[in-house]
Amino acid sequence: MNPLDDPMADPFEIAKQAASEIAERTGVPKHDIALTLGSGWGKAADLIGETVATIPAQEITGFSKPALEGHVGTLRSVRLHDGKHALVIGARTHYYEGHGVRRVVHSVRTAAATGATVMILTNGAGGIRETWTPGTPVLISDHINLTANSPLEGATFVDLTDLYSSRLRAIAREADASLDEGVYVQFRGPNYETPAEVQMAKIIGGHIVGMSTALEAIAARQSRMEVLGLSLITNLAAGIQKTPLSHEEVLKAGHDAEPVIGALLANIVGRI
Ligand code: 8IG
Repeated sequence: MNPLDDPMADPFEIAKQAASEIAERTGVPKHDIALTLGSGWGKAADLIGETVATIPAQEITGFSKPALEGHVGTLRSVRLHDGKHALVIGARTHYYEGHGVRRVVHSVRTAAATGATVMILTNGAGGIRETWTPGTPVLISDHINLTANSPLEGATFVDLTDLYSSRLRAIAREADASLDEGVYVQFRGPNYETPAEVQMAKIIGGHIVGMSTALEAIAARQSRMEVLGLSLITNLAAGIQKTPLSHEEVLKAGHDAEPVIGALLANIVGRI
């Protein structure tokens, strides 16, 4: 049983426990920055620095086995070129897996407990703007959370103004001035949206549709981390793209874009 599933347990204590296991297993007492690598972003881990240790995530308290093919279930400690340490999270638990929000944000809380003050959240997502062809990276400027859930428990009021740090977005644009930005709309999934739902997302101010990042960003802010969000557009959202969406196509677009966006992310990390 996962200790996070005990409603009486304190998720922050479990994250602390996970962080101390990571410190022990990697020999790195403190990490400075953390990255969650979504579909298409995996290559970045090799480009940002030297991997010091790789741990199968399920061996760390609170983490579960990856649910999906194409998702890598590892935690890596990487020494950056400037001597700082990054925790690279290749093991994401999605809300649609149905294990509850605590498990979804455990990696983020663990990252904070390892000492990280910057959280870079990346994902593969659908694009609403027709100019975003598959393979286009987009900065997340804000989000709309349509999961009807939150990782915060009880009367915990957290300010989300500037959730996606304008300082970090400016740094990302120094790395690539052509980066567009947009509002990320998180749906529950795992089904892709109907065309009508995509139109709704557009009308309410969204530009990107996905299934992961908003809940994680909220938890990161609760833990006082600075958040940078990046989406790789792997497909145009349903109805914007005229042909049906296929998971294989989405994985292929991610795979094809990997070298370019990996280099971009490494460039951004080098400037933080
Ligand atoms: I990759 O079109 C990817 N993830 N909700 N919609 C949603 N999530 C996605 C999509 C998409 N593409």
